[in-house]
Order: sequence, then C-alpha cells, then structure tokens
Amino acid sequence: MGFSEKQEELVRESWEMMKEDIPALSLHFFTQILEIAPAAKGLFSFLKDTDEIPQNNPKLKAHAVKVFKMTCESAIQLREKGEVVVNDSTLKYLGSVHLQKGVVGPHFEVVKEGLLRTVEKGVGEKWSEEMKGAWSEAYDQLAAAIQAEMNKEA
Ligand code: HEM
Ligand code: ISQ
Repeated sequence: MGFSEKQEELVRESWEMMKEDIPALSLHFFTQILEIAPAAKGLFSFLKDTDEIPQNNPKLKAHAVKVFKMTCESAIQLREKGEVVVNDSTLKYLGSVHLQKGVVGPHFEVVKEGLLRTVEKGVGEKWSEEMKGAWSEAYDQLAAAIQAEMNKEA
C-alpha cells in the first residue's frame, strides 16, 4: 500500500507519451477489450451495430481518453491523499451510467487488462513491471470507487 512519488511519475510520464498517439491507442484499447470479452461490444452504443471497431470515431476516442485521464488523476490523488476521491457528483453519475449499461464486476478486470496492454503499446521500450504496477494500483482504486457507487445504487 501507499503510492510513491516514483509511481505517480511513471503514470504521468507514460500518459504524456501516449497523448501523442490517441487515435491508434484508443482503437487498440477497444480491440484488446473485445478480444478478451467479445460480448462487451454490445454494451457500447457506438459499437453495437457495427461489425468492426470504427476507425476515428470521435465518441470512441473520447471515451478511451476519459478512462486514461481518470486513471492518471487517480494516481495523482493516491500520491497526494492516499485515496481516490472522485468528485461526488462525478462518481454518482459514473456509478449510475455503468449500472444502467449492465456493467458487472468481471468487466472491470477485462478493462484493466486492456488498459495495461494499451499502455505497454503506447510507451514501447519504457514499459516495465514497475510501470505496470503503478497503473494497476491507480486503476484498481478508481474501479473500486466506481463499483462501490454502483453497489450503493443497485
Ligand atoms: C461510459 C469511465 C469501467 C463500460 C463511461 C464514461 C466514462 C467511463 C467517463 C462516459 C460517461 C458519459 O460521458 O456518458 C470509466 C472508468 C472505468 C470504467 C474510469 C474504470 C475505472 C468500465 C467497464 C465497462 C465500462 C469495466 C464494461 C466493459 C462503459 C459503457 C459506457 C461507459 C458501456 C457507456 C458508453 C456509451 O454507450 O455511451 N465510462 N468506465 N466502463 N462505460 Fe465506463
Ligand atoms: C470503459 N468505460 C468507458 C469507456 C471505455 C473505453 C474503453 C475501454 C473501457 C471503457
């Protein structure tokens, strides 16, 4: 437990690198998720009715970026405060969106794996076990906060 300065730096640094290549990495993120859990496709409004993951879809990109940005913010909070405190109304909103879309616990592991593979692709040679650990921890804490809100509402 405890998130170090080094870990926060690893997450920040890798996200900075990834920002240069959002279109390709967003696509990669979704591709990984659907490879692991093909049925997840039906959850996303912009994927439901297509055979392929649409290239350069603004909604798809925006969604993928939000997940990365929030995980990055989660890392910063973990370092500063020792816990993830998403603004109350954001958390309530995210809890209800995911609940309503039919997202369940195991999906969070799928998205985590997809996220880690995407960071790995995005940073290339900079990838390390330490970086993986930092992203994992930041994601897990954020996912726990969202799931706690989902459980409250269910
Ligand atoms: C929507 C974040 C986990 C599926 C969203 C939105 C955000 C978000 C910001 C957009 C809400 C909006 O603007 O309307 C996150 C974060 C996650 C997470 C930070 C984990 C830490 C998951 C998981 C799944 C999932 C595990 C299941 C595969 C969805 C779906 C939508 C959504 C289906 C609605 C997309 C649409 O059709 O418009 N999520 N999410 N999310 N999320 Fe997540
Ligand atoms: C979860 N929630 C919203 C958007 C997403 C994009 C990619 C992977 C997972 C996601």
